[in-house]
Amino acid sequence: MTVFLVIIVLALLAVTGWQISKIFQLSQGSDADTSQIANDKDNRINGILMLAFVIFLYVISIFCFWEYGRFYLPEAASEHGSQYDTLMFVSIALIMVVQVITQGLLHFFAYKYKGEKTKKALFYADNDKLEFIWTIIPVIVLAGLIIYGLFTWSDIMNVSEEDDPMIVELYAYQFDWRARYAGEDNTLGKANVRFIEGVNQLGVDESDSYAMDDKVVTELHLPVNKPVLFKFRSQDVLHSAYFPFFRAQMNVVPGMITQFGFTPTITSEEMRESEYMVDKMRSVNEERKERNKELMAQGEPTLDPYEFEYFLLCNKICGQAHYNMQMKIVVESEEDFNKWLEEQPTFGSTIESKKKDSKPANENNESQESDAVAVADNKQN
Ligand SMILES: [Cu+2]
Repeated sequence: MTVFLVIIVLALLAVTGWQISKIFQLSQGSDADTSQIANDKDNRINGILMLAFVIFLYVISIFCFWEYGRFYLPEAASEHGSQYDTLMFVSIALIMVVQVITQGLLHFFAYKYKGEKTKKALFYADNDKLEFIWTIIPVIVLAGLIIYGLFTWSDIMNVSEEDDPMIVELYAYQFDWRARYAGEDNTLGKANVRFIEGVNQLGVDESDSYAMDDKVVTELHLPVNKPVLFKFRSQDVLHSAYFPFFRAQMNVVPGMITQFGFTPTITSEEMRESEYMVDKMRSVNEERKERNKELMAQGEPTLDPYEFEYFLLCNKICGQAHYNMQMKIVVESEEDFNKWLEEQPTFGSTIESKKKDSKPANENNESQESDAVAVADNKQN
């Protein structure tokens, strides 16, 4: 209520001030310039403001490049990444050059040809030659950019079967990721949301023979310099698989399978040792050290030192814990990768051990059953 009253009082004060200024204006007499048409002084002020605005724009742009340039991503860690970065650089450089020249001229002319009582505007109807030139140049440049972009796009998006890519499924759900390796046969078993039950979190079809050697994991490991083809599935809503260091992103859509393939070229270890990452880790750790001093003073647990790892993020706002939806990616040598993969249990063995665990419970109806599968079975009985 008090706030409401304060607002009313302030509004009334503003109205009073405005009325007083009007009375003051009227009392000035007839020699003051009350005309609504701009005079030379108005035009000069506006001309200078136009010039000042474009200078401000340039200064702030240069400052931002200087100050925030360090937030650029490091060198791309995938084979197609450099193509992608070049396309981005060419487009932005072209836009920047045109923008700097045209905006500069626009504001400079607004200042130079500002209205003056003694000046008279030249009547100039049209000029076919000029119009032709300023139409044809953007047409050629834009067409070139678009064709260049289309070629890059199809280069990146078309995964050739001849490369024999490793098939990996990425499964998104609110709010985490799972990866499924296709196993020895490099073929993923069929899956459907109806089969989701107990340990079968991804709804893999148990009756499909291709599914038995699949491996479901919580951390994505990739062998360096080997093409990978990702198949994306979503359990619930729209997600987006975003790999910033590999310059890759693909929507993950419920009810359909989308795909994206790339070849990682820099291992996690090599990236960690790069100049860019050493610098970044140092500056993050310095900040964490400062923060830890505060945390320690407050008696709260301190932060661990930061060590770089590749990660997969969700890039669609998919719910309240969306920000937390990420998965660690490890790029390593082929031997290390094979060793790691061998240690992971197959889908077949997971299901088998689960069945063994729940068998005694099924036979003995008196025992408590927490498993959803077993509960469903009992209801049917
Ligand atoms: Cu998501």
